Amino acid sequence: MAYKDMREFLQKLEAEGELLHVKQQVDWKLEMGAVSRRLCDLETKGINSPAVIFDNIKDYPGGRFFTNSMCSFRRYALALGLDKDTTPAELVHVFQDRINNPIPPVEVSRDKAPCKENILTGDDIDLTKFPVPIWHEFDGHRYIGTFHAAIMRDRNGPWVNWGMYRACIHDKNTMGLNIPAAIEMKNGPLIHRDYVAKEERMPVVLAMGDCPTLPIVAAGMFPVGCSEVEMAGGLRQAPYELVKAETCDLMVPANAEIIIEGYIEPHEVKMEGPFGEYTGYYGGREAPKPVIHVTCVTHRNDPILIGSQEGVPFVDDHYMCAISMSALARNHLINTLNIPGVKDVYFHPAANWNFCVVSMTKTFDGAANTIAHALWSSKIGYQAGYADWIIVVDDDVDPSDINQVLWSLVTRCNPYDDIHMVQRKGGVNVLNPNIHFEERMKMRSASGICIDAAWPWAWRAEEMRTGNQVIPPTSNWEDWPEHIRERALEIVQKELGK
Ligand SMILES: Cc1cc2nc3c(=O)[nH]c(=O)nc-3n(C[C@H](O)[C@H](O)[C@H](O)COP(=O)(O)O)c2cc1C
Ligand SMILES: [Mn+2]
Repeated sequence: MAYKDMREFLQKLEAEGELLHVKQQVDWKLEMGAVSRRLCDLETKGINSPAVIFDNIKDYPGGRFFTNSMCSFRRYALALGLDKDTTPAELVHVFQDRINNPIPPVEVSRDKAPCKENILTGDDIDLTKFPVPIWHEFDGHRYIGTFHAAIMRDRNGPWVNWGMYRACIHDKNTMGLNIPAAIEMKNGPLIHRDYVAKEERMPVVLAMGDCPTLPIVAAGMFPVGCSEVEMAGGLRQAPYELVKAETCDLMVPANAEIIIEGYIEPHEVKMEGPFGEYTGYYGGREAPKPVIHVTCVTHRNDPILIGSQEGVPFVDDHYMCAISMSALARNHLINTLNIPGVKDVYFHPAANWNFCVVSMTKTFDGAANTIAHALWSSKIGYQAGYADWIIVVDDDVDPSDINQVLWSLVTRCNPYDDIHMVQRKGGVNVLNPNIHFEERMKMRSASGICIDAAWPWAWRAEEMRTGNQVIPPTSNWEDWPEHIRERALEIVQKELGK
């Protein structure tokens, strides 16, 4: 059953032992960030660690802040209403199936929308009344938007985009929105650009704290024209509830904790940044970014602000986007391009989604290169510059198991023959520090590598003829006769009890 809102999700986390309430007083300056980081690090070390809600924040009596909501595949699975032991490979399949069955949102009236419990306009607007953290020591600002949806409508039509673009507080009623011109092909900047060209104000809404599918779709690499709210409906298997905004004609999530409405003047910018990023490095210097003038804040009673740690893997973002990117890439290869033989796709979360493994039954020579170029020309590749590293493995290898991938790499890839590098393949990740900052901004292009870690296709054809070209893997469990395996199971069970 779908979570009606973030509070139902919190209840579920609590029931599953996945939520920590910190009752000690914690400072919004760096301390909340450090506690969140510590919990991320425990999880990274293999020690299950929970999401956290800060109940006692310095300077904010009654204020609450929720983070690390998706900082494990367990909680990601729970967010989709699945069992928390669901494997990453299964999560990818479920995600793909569900987004292929989108569900349009429904409109609810204002009196049925909890996000309207408090409506603040004019002088009553004060963003500093929320317990907004300073996450990292050298962050330029307090960031109020780190796990939200920035909602904008295409100037030329009905398409409404939900994208996650970090938002900082400049003062009580203005914010900075990081929709940099350099990433012109992400959907947010693409939409914004049209308003600037026509010298028009762009309405924008920030929505935070709702059913956990909201951040998942807002950060998802959905194509131009895609309605993220319909994807969220598909993912939660129930329509999303929307309500009219107060000061613009956008629709906003009715069950959100906090809604911030405003507009961006076409040419106004203010210095924004830096910010500690998911790459594990600061994302460049401060730079001029668009400014949001807040026209209205609506929020639930006792609102809970949600945010996410960014930094060296693993943080919320790595788990969350590994699944959506893998599913979108798999969809692209199988359902859009119909490349025969593709089985599974996995973006390893430890590699900032820049290391993508594809398993396939090779049906033609050059299949690995075809896969690489197909991904480089999908939105994930050309827009955001993810997937510089493509590794193709055979269908007996699980791409989400890095040990199997490494084994395949050293036994089936002959480096000189099977590694193909492409200069200036297009699609640069402006945050990837492996290219010098100036170069990244100037060239807007990165290089790519395709590693063919599957047996050459020709060997398979040959094997069919001669039966002896490819050495099958040995000492796989399945390689023993069944009666011997049964006996071995018995022996181990008796000795170890498992
Ligand atoms: C916590 C978080 C913060 C993000 N901040 C930004 C940002 O400031 N600027 C940006 O271009 N992308 C940012 N992203 C990535 C975008 O949300 C992502 O590329 C998304 O696909 C954009 O959607 P759109 O192209 O539909 O607008 C962020 C992602 C996460 C998870
Ligand atoms: Mn989009």
